[in-house]
Amino acid sequence: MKKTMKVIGITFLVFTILLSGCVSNNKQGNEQGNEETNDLTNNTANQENDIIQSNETSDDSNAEKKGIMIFGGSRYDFGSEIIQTLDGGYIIVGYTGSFGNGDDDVWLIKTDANGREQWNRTFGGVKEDRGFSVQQTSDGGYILAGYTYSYGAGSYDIWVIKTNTIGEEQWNKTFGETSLDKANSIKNTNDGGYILTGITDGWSIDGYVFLLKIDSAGNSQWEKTYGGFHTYDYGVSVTQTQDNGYMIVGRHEKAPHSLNWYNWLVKTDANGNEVWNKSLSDESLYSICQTADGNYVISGCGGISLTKIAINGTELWTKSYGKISYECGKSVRETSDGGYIIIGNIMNDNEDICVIRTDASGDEIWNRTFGGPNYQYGQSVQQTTDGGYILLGYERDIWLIKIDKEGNTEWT
Ligand SMILES: [Ca+2]
Ligand SMILES: [Ca+2]
Ligand SMILES: [Ca+2]
Repeated sequence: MKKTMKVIGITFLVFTILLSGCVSNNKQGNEQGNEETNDLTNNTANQENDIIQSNETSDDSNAEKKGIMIFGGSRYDFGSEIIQTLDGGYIIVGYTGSFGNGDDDVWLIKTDANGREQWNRTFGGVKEDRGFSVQQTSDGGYILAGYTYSYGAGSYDIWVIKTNTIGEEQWNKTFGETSLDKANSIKNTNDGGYILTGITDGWSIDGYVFLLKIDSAGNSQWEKTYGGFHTYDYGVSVTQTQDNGYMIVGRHEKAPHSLNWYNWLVKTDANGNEVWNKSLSDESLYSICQTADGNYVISGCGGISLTKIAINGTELWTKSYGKISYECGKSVRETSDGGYIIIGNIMNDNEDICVIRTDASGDEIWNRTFGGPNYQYGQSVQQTTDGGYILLGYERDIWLIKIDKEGNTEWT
């Protein structure tokens, strides 16, 4: 039934892939984290699903969609983050409204190097459960983070799931209390554990950025919160720094979803103690990574922005590659030559996926857009071992695109 509905959905949509340009300028950011631990005892629904990849359908109207692998069912399905795996394939985390146990479920999809699904699993209960961040672990398995409304202490809780190499759950943990707690980002740490950021103790008028350190078994080692008193603050992205500390990109809002807000950087030591914090720009920042020179780049909105920050928080430069404030760079990564690759969305006739390759100074080398009718958004990007890039985006379904080092699509 789901399969049938999906095929209908695919044939109904006529896409054109545009290979044209975004203008230039940039920034980035992402991540998650949180608080206390409540062990779940096998309340995780772990299902395998039969999903459809649209380039396996034979519909003439899809001819121009060649090169894009599509995953999804009849409802909204969203891809949050992608990474290349040790076997040369890819792992995607996101959430699905089409499959699973009800409302959204966390969705984990493993593909081979050609983007062909090897397996997928859903995690969740009857309520809303979403995945935002994934890392491959040293044992070849995966660690996922997001939130669950199905389990935990009440309202949303931070949710961390550890799987083996084929996506079977080994353990999961919820962190939070009766208020709103959500993880946006998880990263491996040098000690074999994990670091998360997001929001904790969120109520109608306030919330705190959190940094949660867990060990390799998911036990909380420490947790710290920042901001939050009569403000609505949350962490978007975290990265471990070369000094074994952490850098968080977050938001500081006078009230939830208010227009009175700013981006907020928090640098901590290895134990989460704040070293400095700084407010930055008035356009949303999404993704941060530390660069080989010890500084940071952050991607964000404001016409797809890229900002380079010194290790002490000083802004070194900002570039913008788009034209409109709500064109956003959702993810940035450093490339092997010291440049950057950014993915986000750009306005043509409507929203399209946009990827921008820059040099080390943030000057654009090339850009590509992928889209057509309807709205497409770019979400996550990574340089691959062959020097090309893997792109993750979404429309109503998850889009997976492989491009070479010049930005040409590779899959047929
Ligand atoms: Ca669910
Ligand atoms: Ca909660
Ligand atoms: Ca769908």
